[in-house]
Amino acid sequence: MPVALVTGITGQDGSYLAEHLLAQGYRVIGVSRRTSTDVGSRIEHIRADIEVASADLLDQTSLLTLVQRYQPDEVYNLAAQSFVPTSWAQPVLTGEFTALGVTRLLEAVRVAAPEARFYQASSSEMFGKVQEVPQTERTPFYPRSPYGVSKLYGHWITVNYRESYGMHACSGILFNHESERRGLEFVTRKISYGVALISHGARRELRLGNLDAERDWGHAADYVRAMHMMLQRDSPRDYVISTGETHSVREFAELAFRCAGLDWEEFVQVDPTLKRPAEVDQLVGDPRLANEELGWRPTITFPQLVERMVESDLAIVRDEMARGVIRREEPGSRFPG
Ligand code: NAP
Ligand code: G4F
Repeated sequence: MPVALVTGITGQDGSYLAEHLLAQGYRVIGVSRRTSTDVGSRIEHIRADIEVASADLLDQTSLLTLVQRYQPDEVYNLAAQSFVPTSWAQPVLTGEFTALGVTRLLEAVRVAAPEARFYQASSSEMFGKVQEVPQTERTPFYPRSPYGVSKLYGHWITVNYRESYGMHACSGILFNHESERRGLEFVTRKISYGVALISHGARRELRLGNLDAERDWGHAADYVRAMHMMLQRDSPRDYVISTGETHSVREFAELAFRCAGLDWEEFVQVDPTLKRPAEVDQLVGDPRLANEELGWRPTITFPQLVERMVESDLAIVRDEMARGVIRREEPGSRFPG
């Protein structure tokens, strides 16, 4: 039974990747840092099928001990401070987790399991102020946030460990991917959950920032398949993973409200305080290399993604209201983003 070590197991991608690897017959070791409250809701349904080990990207010894103990065949580094606005509020911490954390894990693998295959979760945020459209594996990078800069460090250190030590290490340059399990602070989930609250009469408006930003949005379940495919190649290589389509935040909102039978213009308010110090205006990836060499293709379309997220949140909010977790017109907001 091959052994896969997955950091960031409690996150959106960690939960989908664990499901996928279990279905492929892997022993899955999920890595989680110590927290005072339970962060395991996304993996509750597979908790009996995986093992969860404790380690922190900030702590070198914990990572080395982990790799020594489990001797993984494949290591997926999904852990990161992944929310762009937080990277301006906490730039040094973001660099520690998202940039240097990659070196710590690579060092642990180099020393304790050098034959293991290593996947780094790189990001389309590295393209930032884009230098060409669409973005490919050869497009120059121009990150626009401390998060983007940190991811670029993680990307290049992975390339360097591959070239310096001959490790089977590669990066997936993944464009935005969302799901019913997306964090509430990211714009797609903020919208789908907001639509559900409004539809159930629990809120009257949804405050958003830049409606003109455009993203290449896919579904996380499709994207974790690409991570696994990349590690099955004999020679490691980096790939762009995207749908090849781009849509604005406005389009996402319009469609999401329509799914609930509502007109978005009656409820969406633009809040200038939610705009970013530097914006990534438009992202659209060219997934041809992954199509050709990995045989990877997304299966869930943009309208299907939006519909799935809204349907899921309508059910969640209905349940939360039935349990009295949220009430109609309750003051305050659950949206930090
Ligand atoms: P996510 O939901 O925010 O999950 C992040 C995970 O990292 C969580 O499990 C979190 O654990 C863990 N983590 C954070 N700091 C840690 C630390 N110091 N030590 C150990 N674990 C730590 O992110 P996601 O959407 O699943 O994304 C997965 C990865 O892909 C991230 O690296 C992200 O930057 C990258 N990425 C995402 C996208 C996207 O559109 N989703 C696109 C490109 C790249 P806690 O539960 O304890 O907080
Ligand atoms: O959903 P977002 O916060 O995602 P963003 O910044 O694109 O980053 C995500 O995708 C990256 C891949 O490209 C990942 F690496 C990263 O970890 C994360 O998963 O924002 C998307 C767009 C931005 O342009 C933002 O300005 O939506 C715009 N937006 C407009 N109003 C908003 C809001 N974003 C948030 N979070 N909240 C708003 O109210």
